[in-house]
Amino acid sequence: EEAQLEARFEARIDEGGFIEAKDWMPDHYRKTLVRQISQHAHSEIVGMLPEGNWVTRAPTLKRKAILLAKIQDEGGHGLYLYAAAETLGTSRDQLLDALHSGKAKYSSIFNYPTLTWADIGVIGWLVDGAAIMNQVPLCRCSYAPYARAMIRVCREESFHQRQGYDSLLVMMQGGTPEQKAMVQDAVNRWWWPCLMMFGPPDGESVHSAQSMRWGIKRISNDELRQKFIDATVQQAQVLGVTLPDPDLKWNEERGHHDFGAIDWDEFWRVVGGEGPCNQERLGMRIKAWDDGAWVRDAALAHARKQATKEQA
Ligand code: FAQ
Repeated sequence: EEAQLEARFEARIDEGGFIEAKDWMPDHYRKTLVRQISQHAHSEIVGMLPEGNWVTRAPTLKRKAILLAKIQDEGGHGLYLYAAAETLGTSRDQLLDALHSGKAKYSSIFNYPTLTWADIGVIGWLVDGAAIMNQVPLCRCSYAPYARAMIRVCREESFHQRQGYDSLLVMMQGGTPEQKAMVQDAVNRWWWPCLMMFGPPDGESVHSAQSMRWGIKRISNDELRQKFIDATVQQAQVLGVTLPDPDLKWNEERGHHDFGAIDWDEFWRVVGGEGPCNQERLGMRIKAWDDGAWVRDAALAHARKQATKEQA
């Protein structure tokens, strides 16, 4: 019986089909998806924090409204993704518990500080740019509830990326020398951490082979990183900033840009909890959760009262 179900699952995967929440699936497939989708959800809600620091300091009303909308979108992405993870049988409380206790991961990128207003533009341009590169192939993920969530998320991320690039363009084209220097400084600090967002090199990526086999991941970590670099070089030229890598140059033979060595020791330190802002980010998440306890309690009490009334 089990072998038959597994054969049907494998056949569906092989023909590029989709798996729905109620379909039979191997335990390891389910676990892999809960891990990836919940890490993704955690990244969205932790990613709200570095930007939140700038809501009260945005330079104009227009920029403030845009930033607020972007941060709200990210909260929404977190919700779609938690809902997608819940279809696999793990409750939201369990998922959040894993985040708050430090068991679950979230993207390394959100453990870096946002020091100036230019950082907000660079997060839109480079961090959202990297996120889109990684997430567009996830719209074809074999697990359908995740794939469907990713379609909407990607549309909103495109808007986020454009707004970031636009705000940098304003500073680079009409700004003072100080503003231009501020943009270049932000690019210098964010470039390498953005390249790390795609995960370890393929040779060290423990989950890649199985996830590719199952159609969860469609394109490898290294291939996505290369596509991101190739796409970004031209955008940097138009903007008028230099990407901080002396080894970055077009390789005619490969048809791609060569680039310098990534500091993987730094990556693993940040993933392991020792980045510049890991403690601050997790601390803020736990505080927000604790501060919201009265809202959850009140909503629950209200729901119980309504249910009792209906019975009476
Ligand atoms: N940070 O074997 P692999 C956003 C971990 S975009 C931290 O290659 P996998 C939007 C990995 O979990 C950012 N940990 O793993 C936004 C594993 O550890 P584990 C979120 C990382 O899963 C923009 C170990 O290393 N996007 O939030 C990282 O096959 C602006 C071995 O790695 C997603 O999550 C990292 N960078 O591939 C919001 C996309 N990389 O789990 C606000 C969905 C790897 O065994 C503002 N996720 N690790 O303990 C994915 O596509 C994949 O999970 C990868 C990693 C590609 C991230």
